[in-house]
Amino acid sequence: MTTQHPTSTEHASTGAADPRDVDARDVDARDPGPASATTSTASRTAPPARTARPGSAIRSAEVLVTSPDRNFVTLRITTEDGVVGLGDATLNGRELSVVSYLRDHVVPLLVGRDAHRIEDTWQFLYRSAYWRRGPVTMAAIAAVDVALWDIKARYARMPLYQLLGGASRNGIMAYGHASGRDLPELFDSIRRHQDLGFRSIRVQTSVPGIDAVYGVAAQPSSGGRYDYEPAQRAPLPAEEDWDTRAYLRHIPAVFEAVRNEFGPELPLLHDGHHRMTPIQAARLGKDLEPYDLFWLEDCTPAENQEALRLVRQHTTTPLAIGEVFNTVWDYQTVIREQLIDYVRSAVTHTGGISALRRILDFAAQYQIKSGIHGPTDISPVGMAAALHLDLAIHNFGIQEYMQHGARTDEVFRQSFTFTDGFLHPGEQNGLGVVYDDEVADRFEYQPAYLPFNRLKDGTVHDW
Ligand code: GCO
Ligand code: MG
Repeated sequence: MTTQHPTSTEHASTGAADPRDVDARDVDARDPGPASATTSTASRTAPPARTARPGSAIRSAEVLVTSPDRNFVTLRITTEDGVVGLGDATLNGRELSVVSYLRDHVVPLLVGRDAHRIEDTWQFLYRSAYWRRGPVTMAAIAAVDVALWDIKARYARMPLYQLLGGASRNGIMAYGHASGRDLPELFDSIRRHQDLGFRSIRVQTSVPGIDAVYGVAAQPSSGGRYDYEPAQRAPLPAEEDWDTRAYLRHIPAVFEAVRNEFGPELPLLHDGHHRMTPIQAARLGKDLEPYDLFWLEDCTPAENQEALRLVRQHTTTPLAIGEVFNTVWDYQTVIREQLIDYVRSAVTHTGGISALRRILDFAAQYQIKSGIHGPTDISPVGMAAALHLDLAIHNFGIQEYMQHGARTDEVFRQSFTFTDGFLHPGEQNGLGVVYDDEVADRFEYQPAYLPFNRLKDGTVHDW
């Protein structure tokens, strides 16, 4: 498998014309100059934050919405020096709520602030709102945080991972998403992912008796995406059906067949997508033990942290949880009591690099590793942020990697590489992502929803 994205050199040569792509080349960021308070914050009632240099004051913050293959929300912050940073604010199926949070409530607070003060800005946005946590707030804060890290790394003229402590490894092991309606389709999908270079594979299948099951992608013959794309562009959410008993009967046999076909070494993952009760999850974990899973993800609805105690008592199958979490508080019990093995949060939904790093440092004290969320609804900006963090932290576990579509890659010009199953964020300054306005403007926002589930009797169930 060779590199699928432009190398740093190619990227640099295509990005130079747009003034918004200017990095710190023209700015002597090594000499902060005299401390100055003469930014537009001067007229505020509270004393203005000291600015390291007037040029690093935030000149503008723009909220950009585009829908190349799906909807993405991006925050672009520009300093007086013309240094640009990007942050991902995409919240699948609820995108415009974060747009409003940013545009109506956060952007007016950013203009004039010193872009270098990342921690201060994070604490200010988190605490000054009074209303705390939640996916909308934390996605908005994440976008600001990541954009400011991007800016700081561009000033420093370094790839972001260098500012986070430098590389702790050479590459980032990624897992891909194989799925099939039956075993032949599933085996074919696993082989295709192996051909793409993946060395770790998530396995999802249809279940007899259930019409539409989470995680089963369109097959290549249908012309649809080969990776699973959960949100559907439609005015209303699609209804799917669910039967936990049928699922529990079926899945162990699927993993037995996969192990028989592909041998004992291939790391295999599975996502339960919050659908089981604790005792059902405990049973599935136990039934899957012979097939040595890398992890069983989101076996129960994640907001009940205590549920994992029961699951843990019954099984040694490793557990991953947290893609719908948004702060360290959601992890308090599961980390402190060592009820999980992998933290699944996305940088995008957990308050950014600053906040996710704090969670992962907390997790490290308990031998819990990272498994950062990386579905297609995390934009290439959010993915780049994840990759820089993955490379730098010590307790890295694995990175989810669902490849974006070609149009998305045109909007977001990226410098990461995927080679022989390993990702690398590249060596561009900052995050290494450039947003192409011209391409983005071709794709207007389209309403899209995640599906929802009903049981056979019509009861709404966790999706
Ligand atoms: C995963 C996730 C996704 C989510 C999606 C919702 O493990 O990648 O479960 O597939 O369903 O991110 O927006
Ligand atoms: Mg998941």
